[in-house]
Amino acid sequence: MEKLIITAALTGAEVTKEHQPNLPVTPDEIVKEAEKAYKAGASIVHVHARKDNGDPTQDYEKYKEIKEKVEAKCPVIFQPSTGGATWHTPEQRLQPVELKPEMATLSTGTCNFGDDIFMNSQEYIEKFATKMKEYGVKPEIEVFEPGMINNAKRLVKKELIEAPLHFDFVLGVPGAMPGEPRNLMFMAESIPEGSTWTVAGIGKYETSLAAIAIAMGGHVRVGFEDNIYYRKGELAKSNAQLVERIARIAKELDREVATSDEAREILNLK
Ligand code: KMH
Ligand code: ZN
Repeated sequence: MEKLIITAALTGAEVTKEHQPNLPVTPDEIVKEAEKAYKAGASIVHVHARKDNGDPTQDYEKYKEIKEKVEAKCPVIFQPSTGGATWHTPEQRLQPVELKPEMATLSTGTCNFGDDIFMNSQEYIEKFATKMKEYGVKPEIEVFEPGMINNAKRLVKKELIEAPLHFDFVLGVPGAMPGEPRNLMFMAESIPEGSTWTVAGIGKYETSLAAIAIAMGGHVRVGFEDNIYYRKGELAKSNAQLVERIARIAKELDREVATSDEAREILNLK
């Protein structure tokens, strides 16, 4: 099996310090958390920016500050969100792509997201993919439902994204596909041959789906965006603590953890 890519989803758009006191919110907190997660074995950091008051923002300048500071600290792959929060406009969401990061997320469909709707029309999916192609940004294709895989295939036909594709199966968002093992199997079987994939199990699904993915040859995303607990009723101390656990499970299952440069090779980053 190829080495394991661990992504740390550090902050997200939904969790607050009231939920998780250790949530990194300011650029300096995010950078510190990114470096710790990198040292624990993360080769990618998935980043959402926040305003000074903690509200999610897709502001170009905030992402620029975080990207530059992270890159000054460590060679981790910087992957900004283009999902933002459900209430951000598509134009707001696209701003971090202007920084020409190595990767960025690309959600390929609409779904319920808790009490909200995460809206991604075909028109905007294509706009996002076109911009990423123009700027040489590798999309991590975020799929919350099986139909989103078909939408990604549609983008390949339109030559807006190219193989080998890289997917993130986000399973367990309330209102979207639950994080049952059979759903992960189905998703992994449904993507084009030669694609790579990672899994982001939300909440209670995080660790069990990660262990299954490690055994299947997939990759893993953990972090406060997806899950704030170390175990039931016990908040995690840091994103790094969640990454460390994945690195330990991988070791037990004889799967080596990829460095950032190895992850770049696995993902065909230019
Ligand atoms: N916050 C969600 C509405 C992404 O980062 O690309 C969308 C999201 C996906 O988090
Ligand atoms: Zn995200």
